[in-house]
Amino acid sequence: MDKEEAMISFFRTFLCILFFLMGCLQANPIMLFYMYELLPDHDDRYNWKIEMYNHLGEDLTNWFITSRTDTAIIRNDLNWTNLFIVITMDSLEDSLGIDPQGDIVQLHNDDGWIADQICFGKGSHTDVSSPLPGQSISLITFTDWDHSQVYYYCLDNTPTLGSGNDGAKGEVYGYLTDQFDDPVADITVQYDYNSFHGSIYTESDTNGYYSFNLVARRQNITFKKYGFNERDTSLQIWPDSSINLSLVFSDTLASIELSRNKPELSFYLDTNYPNPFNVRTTFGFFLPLSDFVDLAVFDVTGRPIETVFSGYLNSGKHTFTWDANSLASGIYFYRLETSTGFQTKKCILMK
Ligand SMILES: [Ca+2]
Repeated sequence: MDKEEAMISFFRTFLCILFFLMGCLQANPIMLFYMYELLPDHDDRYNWKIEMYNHLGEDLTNWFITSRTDTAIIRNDLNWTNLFIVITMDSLEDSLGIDPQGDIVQLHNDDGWIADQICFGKGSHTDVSSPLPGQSISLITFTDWDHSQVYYYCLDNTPTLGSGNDGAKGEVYGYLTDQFDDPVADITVQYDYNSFHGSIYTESDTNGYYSFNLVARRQNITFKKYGFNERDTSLQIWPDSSINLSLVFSDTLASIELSRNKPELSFYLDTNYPNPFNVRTTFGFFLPLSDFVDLAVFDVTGRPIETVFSGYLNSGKHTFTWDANSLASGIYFYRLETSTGFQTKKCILMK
């Protein structure tokens, strides 16, 4: 065994172990990713094209392909030396129909073991919908954050039969609002789930707007925010297109419901200015509504010293200056009383 063969042997063993582990995780058949791209035909189910990615340099003579309806053996006179090999029904010894609305296409080795499969469309419970006429189902791969390789079948508007797949993405965007039609910011939008890693997420902005681009496959999307009902959806992302997914959320916490009601405006007593003061200071306050008010000064024992103002005032901001010329240095309290309550603050006279 020369060095190159040893490398290939090692690589195969490594892949077998890797895919076995991936297969265990996914509880799916172990895929070796030979079938790299499938272009079904919507008018003629026998006029499909499959791009084989022969990365293991295997001779696939006597392997066979099955669809839901047919089984066909691969002819023994094909050339398997290229990396990408496009096969059609002419490459098989028997007829093989592929339903463009949905099918399960499996590649079996000469022992009958499933080496690869592409499931799509109706009844296949997989990642990808039935392609539109002219669209292919193509495998793409990328390196995940933990350096593992992740494989997806996705839809592609521009099939690349005979060369590598570039993948296709689509956009999802929308506005997230609550039951009052107000935008909801900071909703976490999770997407791009798969078995091997977590998901990617974005958040709605202050206009409730979010958007992301992702691989054109069936995607689960989850919207979450504490206090709001969680929303889950699953949809097919179509290549080179935009999907408007705008949703209405309802508050689920009564406290959020309550805090939405504007708090009642109340009167407000400012801190006097200047403070400490000698001999004059100004009291300011705000009235939300016209009201009868009393503004009075007390000493530290609570004894009334002077009424600064007593009477009816319009709503708004008011100021009154107090002259303490006749009083001794010390701490005094000033109190504003309205029909809805009172507030008291402290001031310091320093002569
Ligand atoms: Ca391709």
